[in-house]
Amino acid sequence: MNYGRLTFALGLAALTVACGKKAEPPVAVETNKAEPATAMSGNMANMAMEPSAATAIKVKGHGTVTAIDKSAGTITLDHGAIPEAKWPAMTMAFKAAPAITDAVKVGDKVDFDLMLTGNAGEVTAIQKQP
Ligand SMILES: [Cu+2]
Repeated sequence: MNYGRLTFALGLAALTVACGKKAEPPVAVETNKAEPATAMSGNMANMAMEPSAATAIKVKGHGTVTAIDKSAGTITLDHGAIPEAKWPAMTMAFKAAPAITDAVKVGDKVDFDLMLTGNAGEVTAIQKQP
């Protein structure tokens, strides 16, 4: 009969421990301005995403293929200015599906369609200039 009371006592102790843990509030109360790291990543996010970032826009570009990485799924283009993106002429890599990277080769002069989200772009169509 003592055995029953012991079990009860242990059960009560376990409950008490559990309750004690539950009662403690979460320690971390975050303040946004306190952490430099947070502020920095915020700035970087702003750089990558300007106001129009959330919306994908389709633009056309012209340039020369300077590199193709089929395993990474990218194509690097030395492209002319793209006013819609406020870009001067530059060389940069874009995401590209196999149909795109297979269609051209390094050195080709091309016209291309670009789906632009912020500063990230994907070439959605490409055509070697005649
Ligand atoms: Cu560019």
